[in-house]
Amino acid sequence: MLKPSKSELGQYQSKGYFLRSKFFSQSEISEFRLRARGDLDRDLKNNKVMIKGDKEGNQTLLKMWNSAEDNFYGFIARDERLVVLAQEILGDDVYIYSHKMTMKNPGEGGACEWHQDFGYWHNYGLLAPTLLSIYIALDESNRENGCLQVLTGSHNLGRLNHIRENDQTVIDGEYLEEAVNRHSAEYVEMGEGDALVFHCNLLHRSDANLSQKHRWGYIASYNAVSNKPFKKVRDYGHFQKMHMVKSGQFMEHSEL
Ligand SMILES: O=C(O)CCC(=O)C(=O)O
Repeated sequence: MLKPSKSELGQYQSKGYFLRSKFFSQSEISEFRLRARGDLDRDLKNNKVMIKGDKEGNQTLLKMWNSAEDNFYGFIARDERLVVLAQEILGDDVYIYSHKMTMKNPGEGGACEWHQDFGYWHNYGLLAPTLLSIYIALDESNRENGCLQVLTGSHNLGRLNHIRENDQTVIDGEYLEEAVNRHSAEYVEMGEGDALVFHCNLLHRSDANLSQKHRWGYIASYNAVSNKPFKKVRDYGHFQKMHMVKSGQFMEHSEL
C-alpha cells in the first residue's frame, strides 16, 4: 500500500504522526543496516560524519547527504514508498529536503532535547510548515536504547520559539513546560524496519543510548515544492527535481 490509509491520515492530522510497522521488509532492513554500518564507519574514519554532543557529553554521530543521487542512499530517499506517502500527506509535489542517519552507538549515543524540526528549518528560508519526516528504524528502538519521544498533538501549536543550548536548537523552556502540561508525551517504540511519519512541527526528543545495543535511524524529510527556500543558509534543503524510483530499487544497487 503506497498511499496512507484513512486511519493513518486521521492520526497524522490529530496526533502529528503515525507508525507503519514493517515498512521495509526483513531482507531490506538487514541489507540497509549491514551497508550503513560499514559505509558510515568508513566515513567516520575519513571525517565525513558530524559528531554532536549533549549536555552530559554523550556523542551522537550524524551523517547527512545534501542530495539524493543514483546510489544506495539516494534510492532509499527516492523510493516510491516514502515519496508517495509524503506527496499524499502534504497534498503537493515534493522534493527531498534532507536525508540523514542518526547513529546512537551503545553506551554513548547522546540525548536530543525537545524541538520541532521546523523550529530551525524556518530559519533556513522556509515560510510554511509543509514538510514531514519519515524515520526508519535500522535497529529495534525502545526506552532502553533511547527511542524517540513525541508530544502528541503538539504540531497543532504551530512553530514555537527555539533557542541554542548545549550545541542544540531546542524549544524555549518556559513554553516547553506548558506544552508538556497540555500534550501527553509518548515513547515511540519501533521494530527494525518500522517507519514513523511525523509533522515538522511535532515536538520530539530522545534520551541518550546507555544500553548495550545500537539505535540507528534513517530520517528522510520532504518539503512541498511550492515551499522551496527563498534563501541559501545551509548546504541542504534546496530544491532539486526528484525522480522517484520503484520500491526496493536500492537493493539492486551495491556501490555507493
Ligand atoms: O534520532 C534521534 O534520537 C533524534 C533525531 C532528531 O530528533 C532529529 O534529527 O531531529
